[in-house]
Amino acid sequence: MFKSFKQYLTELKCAGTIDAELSLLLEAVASLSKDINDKVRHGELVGVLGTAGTDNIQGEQQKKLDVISNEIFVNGVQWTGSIAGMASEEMDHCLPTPQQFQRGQYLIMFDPLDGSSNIDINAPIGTIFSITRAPATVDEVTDESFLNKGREQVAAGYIMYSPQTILTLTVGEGVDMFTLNNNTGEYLQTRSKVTIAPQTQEFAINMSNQRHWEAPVQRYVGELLAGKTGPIGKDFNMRWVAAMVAEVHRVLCRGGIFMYPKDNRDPSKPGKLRLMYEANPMAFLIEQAGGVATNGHENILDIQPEKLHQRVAVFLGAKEEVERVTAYHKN
Ligand code: AFP
Repeated sequence: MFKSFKQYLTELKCAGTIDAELSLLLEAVASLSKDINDKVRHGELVGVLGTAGTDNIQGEQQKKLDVISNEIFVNGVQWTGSIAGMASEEMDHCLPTPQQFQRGQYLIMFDPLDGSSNIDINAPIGTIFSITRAPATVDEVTDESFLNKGREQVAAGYIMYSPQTILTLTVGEGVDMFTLNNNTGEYLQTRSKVTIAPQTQEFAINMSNQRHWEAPVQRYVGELLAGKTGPIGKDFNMRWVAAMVAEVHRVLCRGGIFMYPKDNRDPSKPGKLRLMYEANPMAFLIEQAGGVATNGHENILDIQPEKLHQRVAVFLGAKEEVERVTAYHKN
């Protein structure tokens, strides 16, 4: 018999692990994800594929589903009375909770649809979210209110839209997974306290950028490719799904190291992935599962954010491998 997400949250609330506001907010995220899931699974049939004809603050072309998912997420949490505001990859600035709704003690940041380049080819995509406490002092939140270190997160997770729709969550007491029952519309717990082995033989990186990498990454990936005959002394397999949610889910389910390093294509960008609503929530999950997540120099969760949409290099997953490539950056 599988435990429902509602029962899971109620037990956390009764145990005092989460409060009523956070429980309601997490229930709202699970509920809105079903709307996004519905759009994703019907694609062309409901006219949500293709581009929206607009760009986001990152200067990236927005897909229709990016914009639709963002609207679903905003409308799905703004009324909860649990948040003082929200921030999204798809919105230039934060959105304080509209006046007509009760303000709450939390902030939520999200990438409503991660892996947009996969939408039109029916490949895995997902929604990523990160929750921190709002500053008690300010009347109305600003972008600066969100600039908390990843270590400050009270909850983080993702919903992955793939053969199954799976919600993965941590509230700081390990990582649990819930599979959506498409017949009943309920998320049911299917994995409990997921852990990542410290060793692996599987890595994920976009090899097409190799000529742009810094020396430590060139050295490390060269050793992975050298396999048994190289210094690491074992053969490796490679995966690249082009959706961080899918890469992290694979690492949580069967181990591995995922990397999106800084590269020299655009020196102003210290990487492609965004700190606040991609790297931080994923790093929280990875650490809670016994893995490691760094930017090559320090733990991602210890980075002091300076801008809402700032980017960061990411090396996450199996402890032994992430520590190895991080050590190469230090030497
Ligand atoms: P999009 O949302 O623009 O597709 O980017 C997805 C992503 O931010 C992350 O989810 C992937 O791991 C990474 O970019 C893929 O980047 P490449 O397209 O350069 O391989």
